[in-house]
Amino acid sequence: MDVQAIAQRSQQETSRDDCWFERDVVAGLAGKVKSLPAKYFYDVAGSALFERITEVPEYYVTRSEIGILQSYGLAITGLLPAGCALVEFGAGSSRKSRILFGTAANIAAYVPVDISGDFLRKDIVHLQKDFPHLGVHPVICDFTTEFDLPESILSLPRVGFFPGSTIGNLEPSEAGGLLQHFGEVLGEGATLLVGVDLVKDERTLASAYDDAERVTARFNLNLLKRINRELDGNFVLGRFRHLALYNAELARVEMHLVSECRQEVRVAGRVFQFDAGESIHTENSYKYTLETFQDIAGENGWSTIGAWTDGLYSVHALTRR
Ligand code: AVI
Repeated sequence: MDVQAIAQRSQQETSRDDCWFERDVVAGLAGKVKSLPAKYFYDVAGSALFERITEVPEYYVTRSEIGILQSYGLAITGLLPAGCALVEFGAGSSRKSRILFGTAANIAAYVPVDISGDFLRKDIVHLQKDFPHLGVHPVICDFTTEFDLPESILSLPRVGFFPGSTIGNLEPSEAGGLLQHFGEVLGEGATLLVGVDLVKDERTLASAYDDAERVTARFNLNLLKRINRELDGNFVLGRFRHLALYNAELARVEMHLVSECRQEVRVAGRVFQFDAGESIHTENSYKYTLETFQDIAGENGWSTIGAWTDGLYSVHALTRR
């Protein structure tokens, strides 16, 4: 697929997403317990804020994962079949795949799968310059839906890559379903590398999602800005505060936007009432132990062949049974 085709596809995706955004926001605010889907954090401003989150001292997740990929890169890539194709689900900037390409010469092709054609377009040019031996075959789609891998890599052994602990933003049952879906996309004999954040003490977890610079607070509140802009909303941002808490029973960090007062908000022509202290639940970030994650993988068709951790975070290598 050429660069122009990527641009056209991403425009089509954008207008389809707009309809879903309105439907999901209205349904989420009309519910008895108000909630908004976390996937809508990532407009241009939200994606930039997320990049900044990955650099704040409290948010160890990205640094830990990069550290593990660098420290154990040889052991990890040593498990991959020669001449394999690396299929990255939700590729974004391909920053972490690059660590694998730099460590091992056994990756022959790269298939970044991302809904944002813009990201892919920018990245491909640089990747091909930095790794001239690598065949790059982007796929623009929502990786959670059914899609076909490019024909050109079908003869190669396949390795899926799902870094960033994005799996933690799903309910555990959905995470299991996604692992099954990856197995179907990749096919028999595939390998899968997954980054998974670990259960740890409450203080470390709560502060990772409520940094002193308040970047995460702005990331959370940006969702209301987006609703104001795209759905003709009238949220007053100063009347909501960011709240992050660790729910130990469910092993998840929750993010909320809490109404500071009794108020009414209009969105897409509808009016929503808020009590003082009432929250909009905006995100769950589930944390696993090595065992609880491996159990979910095992129940969904994958056997563990390796796991690496720095005590905070983990990277798992799985093989499809
Ligand atoms: C993208 N995802 C794995 C992040 C997380 O840690 O759950 C999103 C995030 N939310 C607040 N900070 C980071």
